Amino acid sequence: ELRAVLFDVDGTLADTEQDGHRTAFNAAFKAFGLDWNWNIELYGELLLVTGGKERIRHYIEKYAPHELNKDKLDSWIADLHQAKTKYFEILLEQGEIPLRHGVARLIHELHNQKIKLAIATTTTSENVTNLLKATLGEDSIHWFDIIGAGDIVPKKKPAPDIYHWVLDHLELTAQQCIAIEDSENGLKSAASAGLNTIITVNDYTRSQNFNGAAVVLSDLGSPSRPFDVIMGDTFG
Ligand code: XBP
Ligand code: MG
Repeated sequence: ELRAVLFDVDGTLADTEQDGHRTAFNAAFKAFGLDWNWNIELYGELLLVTGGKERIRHYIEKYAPHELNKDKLDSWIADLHQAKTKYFEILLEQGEIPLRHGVARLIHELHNQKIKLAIATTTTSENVTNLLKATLGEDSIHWFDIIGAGDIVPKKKPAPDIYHWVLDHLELTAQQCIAIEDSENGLKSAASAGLNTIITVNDYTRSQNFNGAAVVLSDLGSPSRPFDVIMGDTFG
């Protein structure tokens, strides 16, 4: 019997990347006097590295290696990333980042059916609470039993660690849960933790490899109603 649905955040709940995280990274770079600009194409490549701090480090290694000599590089990256989180929060508060089609309805349906909700994401925890607050309202944070985010586990997706962490804290087995993801890295993470996974694709992930997914949907709205998929034969 299905007990919980574990949601990814970026790309799944909302299209946060292109006009959200990317914009916030660029604003932080400017504030730090850097001439870096992550355009849409470059960002698509950088997205393969999950985690904002990890992404910045990867960019430095590949495109700005002279910065590697910087004193206290780790804490400089952490500060730069914290500035980015602030800019991302402003974008959310301005209502710039809506939930994807079908997401609000699905969350309400699951909540009404007393199916537990949880989050398993690579993004920073503040981003999750700020997104939920800005889109579903202050109370919605409490609809989620467990929010697993960011640096809570040392190895980010595609490692299964975040899903193991969430399952442990839910005190449920993978067989009692379903994951919803948008990316190949996300699918790898969820599947390695033994979870059946629904994929909802977006522009950045459409052409990725989703072998092993339970189903691949264009979004979580009609006509493919994920709630029916979740409650139906596949998982019933
Ligand atoms: C999301 C990420 C995150 C976001 C940015 O991946 O990789 O790094 O791009 O968030 P997933 P932070 O959807 O697979 O969890 O800057 O807060 O890391
Ligand atoms: Mg994602």
